[in-house]
Amino acid sequence: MGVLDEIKESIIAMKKTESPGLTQKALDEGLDAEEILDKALVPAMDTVGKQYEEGTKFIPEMLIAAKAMMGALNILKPKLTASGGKSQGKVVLGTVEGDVHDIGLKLVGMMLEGAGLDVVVLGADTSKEEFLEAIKEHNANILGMSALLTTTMPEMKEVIDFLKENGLREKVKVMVGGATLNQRFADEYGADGFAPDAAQASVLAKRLLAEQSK
Ligand code: B1M
Repeated sequence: MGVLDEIKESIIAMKKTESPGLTQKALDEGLDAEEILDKALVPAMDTVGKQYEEGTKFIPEMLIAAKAMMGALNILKPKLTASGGKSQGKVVLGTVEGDVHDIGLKLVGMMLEGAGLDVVVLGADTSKEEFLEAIKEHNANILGMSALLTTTMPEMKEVIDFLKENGLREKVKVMVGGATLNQRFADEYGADGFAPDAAQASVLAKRLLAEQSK
C-alpha cells in the first residue's frame, strides 16, 4: 500500500494518532500537500460519510474520523498557507448557525491564506449577528459561509438578508460552499459566488476581490 492509501485508511479507521505521522511521511517522500489533500484526506471523509449513510459508522465514529482528518490537515497547514506575499484582502469565514461541520471551512481558510488573503475564521455555528460584527470589526472585503446540512443551508439567505437590513450588503462580497450546496442554491440565496472545493474557493475569492476593486 502506498503512503496515500495508508493515510486514507488511517482516517477511515479513526486512527488519529497515526494520520499525522503518515502525512508527514508523505511530505518527506516529496509528495505535494494538495495531492495529499485531494487523494487521501478528502476521499477518506467521503468514505466515512458513505459508511454513515449505510449504517456501518455512527456519529461518535464520524467525529473521531474527523479528528484524524484534522490531525493530518494540521501537518499540511504550513504548506497550504504559505503565500509569502502582502495581503490581497480580508475574508471572514464561518459555518452557519446550527451547523457544527468545520473541517471544510478550515481547509478553505488555509487555501485562502495560501492565496495571499487575510483570513478570520469564526468557526462552526456562527449566528448572523456574529457574522455582522466580524465584518464590521475586520472591515472585511469578503464574507465566506459554509453549510453542510440541507437543513442549515437556508440560513445563508438569512445572513445575506441581515446584511442588507444593516446596510452592509453592498460593502462585502459573499461566497458560499459546502457539500450539499450548488450554484443554483447560491443564486437563490443571493450570494455572489459558489465554489465546490477549497482550491476553487481561492480562485473565486480572487475574482470577487478583482470585481470589488473595479
Ligand atoms: Co455530518 N453530515 N452530521 N458530521 N458529516 C454530513 C455532512 C452528511 C452528508 C453525512 C451523510 O449522511 N452522508 C450528512 C448531511 C446530509 C444532508 O443534510 N443532506 C450529515 C449529517 C446528517 C450529520 C448530523 C445531522 C448527524 C446526526 O446528528 N444525525 C450531524 C449534524 C450536527 C450539526 O451540525 N448540527 C452531523 C455531525 C457530524 C460530526 C460532528 C460527527 C462530524 C463533523 C465534525 C467537524 O466538522 N468538526 C461530521 C462529519 C465528519 C461529516 C462528513 C462525514 C464529512 C464532512 C467533512 O468534513 N468533509 C459528511 C459527509 C461528507 O461530506 N461526505 C457529513 C471533508 C471536508 C474537507 O469537505 O466539508 O464538504 P467539506 O468541504 C469542502 C467543500 O464542500 C468546499 O470546500 C471544502 C474543501 O474542499 N467548501 C467550501 C466547504 N465550505 C466552503 C465554503 C466556501 C467554498 C467552498 O466558501 C466560503
